[in-house]
Amino acid sequence: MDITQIDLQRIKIPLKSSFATSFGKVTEKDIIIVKVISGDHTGYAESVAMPYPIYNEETTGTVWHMLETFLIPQLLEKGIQVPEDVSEMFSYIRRNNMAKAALEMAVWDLYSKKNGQTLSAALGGKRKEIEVGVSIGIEDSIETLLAKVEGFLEDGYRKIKVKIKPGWDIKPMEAIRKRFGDTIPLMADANSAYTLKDKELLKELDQFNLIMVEQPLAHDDIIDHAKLQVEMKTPICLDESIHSVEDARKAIEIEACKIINIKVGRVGGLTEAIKMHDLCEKHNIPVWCGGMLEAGIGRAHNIAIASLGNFTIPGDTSASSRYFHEDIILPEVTLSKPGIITVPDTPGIGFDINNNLIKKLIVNEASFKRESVFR
Ligand code: OSB
Ligand code: MG
Repeated sequence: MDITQIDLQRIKIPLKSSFATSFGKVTEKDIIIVKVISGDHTGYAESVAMPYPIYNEETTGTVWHMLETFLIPQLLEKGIQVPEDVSEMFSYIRRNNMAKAALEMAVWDLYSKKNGQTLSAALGGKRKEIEVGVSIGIEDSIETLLAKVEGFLEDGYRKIKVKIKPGWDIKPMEAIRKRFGDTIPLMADANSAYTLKDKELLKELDQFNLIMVEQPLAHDDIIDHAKLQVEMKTPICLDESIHSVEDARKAIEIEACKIINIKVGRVGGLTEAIKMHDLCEKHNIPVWCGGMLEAGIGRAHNIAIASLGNFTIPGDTSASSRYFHEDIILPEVTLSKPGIITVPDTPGIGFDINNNLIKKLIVNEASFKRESVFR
């Protein structure tokens, strides 16, 4: 693909309001934008790691380190023919999936732009529109939570996901069902806040007719999830525990879940995400696209992967305005109809880059050229 230059821009972009989960709170997103350049074309991606190692072991800082020390020099030196070569090239490096994904996703954008096709089409996407939902953090009070749910239902979001943790689980679900009825599409995400000792409490969630409960148990577990699933009516969805298509195979084999959340960053890139999508489809496991509070470039990638056939459950990719006053892409991601995002029909990710905004947000940047590697 003749990649001659790769640039990194680290930006900090404030969130409209802080986002709290069972593992902590974030008030701004710390992002590395990766630009992969070949001839007249530039592919873009953004790193989805959190600023602290609280969701997984990676941070924005470790992603920067991996990119500049190992991933970028090797890619520039060895070169690649197709995007799939990137995940193959880095398969010997343990984990650091979000760092690998940031580079691989930029290569996919570049590849599809060079071929004049949309990223969605390059990935094998079929859908022209995707159904989307919204994720709501742990709020200060039930009233604040209900007000947020009401607003998002008015926007037409097709799935309302509410973060839970011990002491904030049954009450918020009860309050939402009481106010908005039994039919609104509702789910809970525990981000690993419980253990099997909480089994009786978790089984109480069954009364709320949830679409699923996401990652109730440890971030590195599938065994206990399988034990919990046989006792719970509510489908379990795994997020944190699944890093690869092999992890997904094992979880499906032991019936640790009935649904899988695919986050491209968590699984190391779009190539692995497609494999996981295909495996799940074969086993009748529906998937949906999770979110990591991405800015626009990450949102654009999520829209593309969510256009694949087995993404049958609305994902977490909300409009840019859900989190940001102004986004780093033009136009911003908006709902084209209530709860629907239209898949762009121009090459690559299908959005322009808002360089004026990025310039104001930059905290660090670096440029790597092929010549300097060979010299
Ligand atoms: O578990 O899905 C999660 C955000 C940060 C880390 C983990 C998670 C989340 C979200 C937000 O739920 C989803 C989004 O709106 O991007
Ligand atoms: Mg989750």
